[in-house]
Amino acid sequence: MTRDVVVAAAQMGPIAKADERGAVVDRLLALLREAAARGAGLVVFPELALTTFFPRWVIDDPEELDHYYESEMPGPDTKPLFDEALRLGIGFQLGYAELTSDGHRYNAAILVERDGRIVSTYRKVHVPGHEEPEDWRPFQHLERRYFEPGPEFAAHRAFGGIVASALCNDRRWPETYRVLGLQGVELVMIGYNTPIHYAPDPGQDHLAGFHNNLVMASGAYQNGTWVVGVAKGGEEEGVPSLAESQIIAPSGEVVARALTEGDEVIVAVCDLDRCNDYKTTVFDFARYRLPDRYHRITDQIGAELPPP
Ligand code: CDV
Repeated sequence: MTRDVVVAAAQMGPIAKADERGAVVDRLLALLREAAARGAGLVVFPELALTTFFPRWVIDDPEELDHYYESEMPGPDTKPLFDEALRLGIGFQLGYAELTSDGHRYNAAILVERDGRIVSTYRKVHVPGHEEPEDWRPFQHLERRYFEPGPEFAAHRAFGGIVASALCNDRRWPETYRVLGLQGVELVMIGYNTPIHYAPDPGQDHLAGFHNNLVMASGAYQNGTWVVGVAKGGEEEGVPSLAESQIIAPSGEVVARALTEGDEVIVAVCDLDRCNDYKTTVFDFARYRLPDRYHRITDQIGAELPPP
């Protein structure tokens, strides 16, 4: 038996600071149409797919800052994307900056079913970077100034299986996949913006691609789930960012991978039943997990070293 979902990763190249929302949505529409033409039932767009990655700047003017956020979804600029997806019968995940009606700001991703139903709005849990400007950096990473952490990792029944969203830095944390794995997740969709230069330790720069695959492939394998990682890559406002979007099977193998750093659609047939190869054997959680041995995972945050 198979439970096939044809999934497209719609990688994007850079979005300039000056680019209008309408022009960006036109690019999303082109990617959406290509994904649909290639048989996809679900297309995953990157993190913050409507704007440039604005946390690289200190923005003190509230009006200028608010310009980067969506206060409704769909809003006037994004409605054409929702309409076209419904017409084509294709679902999608879209990353964007969310400003809620009660003033909260999240790095968010909305997931929309093929019939136009909103499945979920995920709010990024692991918010990286810093709160205050750090002048020694060649560019800022002020996500912690502009976003608060979201409340949870939740899996949902949609697209004929159990699916979930995560965003960028979440993919580096085993907790992300395990909390979703404990909800039986079969497909984790992750948009990202990853500058290749990591200012706190530039020695990691040449490993950006290796680490990207390492964390998503291990998350897939250790939880018996498909993982789709989708970049906004290329050089955006002078900052080279990792592309290398990929679709990873529950075995940890990459089944599709982007070849460029620009707008590009990759597609894979994801049989959700393949998840059971791992979920019912080596990673049969109900049989083999020993959570009473793992209490430190939720009882403490930082490391507590053994006594000297
Ligand atoms: N957008 C991100 O979350 N970026 C982080 C960087 C700052 C390390 C990432 O994990 O790719």
